[in-house]
Amino acid sequence: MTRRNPVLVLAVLLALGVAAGAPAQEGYTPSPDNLKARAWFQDARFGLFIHWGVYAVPGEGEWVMHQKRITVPEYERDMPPAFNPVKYDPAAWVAMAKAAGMKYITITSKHHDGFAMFDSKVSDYDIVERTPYGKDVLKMLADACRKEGIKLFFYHSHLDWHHPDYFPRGRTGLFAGREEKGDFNRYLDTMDTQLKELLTGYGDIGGIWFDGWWDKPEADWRLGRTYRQIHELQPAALVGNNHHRKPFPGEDFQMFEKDLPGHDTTGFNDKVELGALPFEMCDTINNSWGYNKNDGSFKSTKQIVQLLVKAAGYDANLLLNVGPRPDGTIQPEFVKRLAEVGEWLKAKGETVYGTRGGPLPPRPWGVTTQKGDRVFVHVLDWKDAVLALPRPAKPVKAATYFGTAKPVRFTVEKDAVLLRLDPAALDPVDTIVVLELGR
Ligand code: FHN
Repeated sequence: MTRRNPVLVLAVLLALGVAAGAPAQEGYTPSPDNLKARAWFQDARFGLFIHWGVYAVPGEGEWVMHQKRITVPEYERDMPPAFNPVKYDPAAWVAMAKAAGMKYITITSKHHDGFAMFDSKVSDYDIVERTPYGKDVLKMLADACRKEGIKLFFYHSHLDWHHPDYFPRGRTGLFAGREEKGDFNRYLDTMDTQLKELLTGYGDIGGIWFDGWWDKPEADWRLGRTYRQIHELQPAALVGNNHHRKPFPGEDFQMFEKDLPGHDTTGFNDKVELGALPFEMCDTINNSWGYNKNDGSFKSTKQIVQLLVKAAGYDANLLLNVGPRPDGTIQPEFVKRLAEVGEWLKAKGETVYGTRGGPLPPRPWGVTTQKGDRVFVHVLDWKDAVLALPRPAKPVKAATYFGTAKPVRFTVEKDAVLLRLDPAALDPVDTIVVLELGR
């Protein structure tokens, strides 16, 4: 065995650690409840993302403070006092998510603007103290979710454009007019206390969805301490972090923003490496997260269904976003599409829920999902009569069109299975062929 220079080894390990974002919660062992929650999460496959904050008032997206160079005093003066969602009906939001076939909701407890959408005791910069509405919308949503068996996750921003102690500044929020000083550890204490409030005052929480780490990748975010607190307070709560890297120790799922796992069409995911945790991709229905009155670029229902199916084929959940309006309503374009996706899932959900990514690699024609020995071949874009698949490891015993007894003619070659698709049976959204595998 060759002897290694210990200094060199340490340097390499440290370099790897920095590249992986360590230190986080080193040595973390998920509890049995956490492992159970991870399996539930993977089975669930579809969730509703909600970006809602006082930034909904101007209706120009959640980055308006940064983009329009609004200072802290101006933002405080103009946004919270105008936020009065008198039409907010959490039961209706939950009913909408349920009818869409979604199993969980992830809502912003605090976005980058630093405004808490819950009754925080450690700060008065929150919905109860600063808005005419004066009610804890997250508490109301948590109650409605519990009644309907929908799990609730909180999106919480590490990054904060408002807090005076978020210092040194990162790459964004540089026009907020704050003094050039602050105690970052004090900021992190406040954030941890807010997280404690969320984990102790809102019942069982599905998990915490962090974002904004990327604002200062070089900073010591004390992630270990933060993650440990979450796992101690609620062992089943799943921790995820949208840092666009390989998961750090202490995380329970890996997320991908606006991209399927392993892809980078957005530039966010150029440093991502795939880990071994459950996957979730998030995306928008138009092109905005927070309410944007000028964004009419809505995806079609077909695009959304195909996105959900593709995500499942990549073994990932889809967390699909809406940005509610400042009066508490969700715009009809979103509501309509979600209802239509729900109709599709009612008929075909069996090929998505409770599945894992199938045995065949995703391809431009479509993807496969799998449940035991049943493989669902989702043909999303194929015009020809014959589709050649790589031959699965187990023999194919039968092939039928999903939901029917109608057989799909197929032949098995040495290295391929050829499906002969009936043009009359092709579905423009998703032609699903069920392969029964045997021994
Ligand atoms: O900056 C945020 C953005 O506002 C939004 O919350 C998305 C959701 O994935 N994440 C960030 C960008 O990475």
